[in-house]
Amino acid sequence: MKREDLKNCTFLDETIKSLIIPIEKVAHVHLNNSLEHALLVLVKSGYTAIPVLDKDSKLNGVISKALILDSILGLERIELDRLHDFKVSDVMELKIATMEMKDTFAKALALSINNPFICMTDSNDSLKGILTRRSLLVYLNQELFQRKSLD
Ligand code: 4BW
Repeated sequence: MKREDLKNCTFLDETIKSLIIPIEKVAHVHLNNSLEHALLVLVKSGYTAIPVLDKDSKLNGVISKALILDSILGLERIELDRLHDFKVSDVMELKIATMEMKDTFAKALALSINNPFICMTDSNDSLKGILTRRSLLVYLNQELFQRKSLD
């Protein structure tokens, strides 16, 4: 694609509101949940990593199967008993990719290079939903396909 073609990609400047999976459909856990509970939610939902919220629905981190397994890894075996010893807040990842509803598709695309999902928050840090790499790619594919068929 040439540089002048990129200028015509107006969708890059559009907001990403319509692509968001709303909070009601996002699997998540709370800060004080045990690691056992978090592992159950992760396994049952089938996701690798999910957001962590506090009691006011504010985004605090992300918990993953890998982080949980790492935290219960002993020298020679996986120590399952330790699932009760830790809370989600003890092992969650604090570095999270976040955006607000008003942000553009171009920003989301750039963030999705290193993040399978982006957390959509409001000005109070409350989680409103997530934007997945899949939904961005589906949208990008549609836009590019439409452009090609119009040429
Ligand atoms: O249960 C699933 N249903 C469907 N339709 N697809 C799934 C499912 N589980 C995984 N997938 C597919 C998706 O294409 O595998 C990709 C990687 O999943 P992940 O990361 O490693 O669990 C999925 O890609 P994606 O839709 O772009 O999602 C990227 C990441 O966003 C997921 C997961 O960490 C998170 N995620 C997606 N939907 C979520 C969610 N977290 C909580 N709740 C949701 N509803």
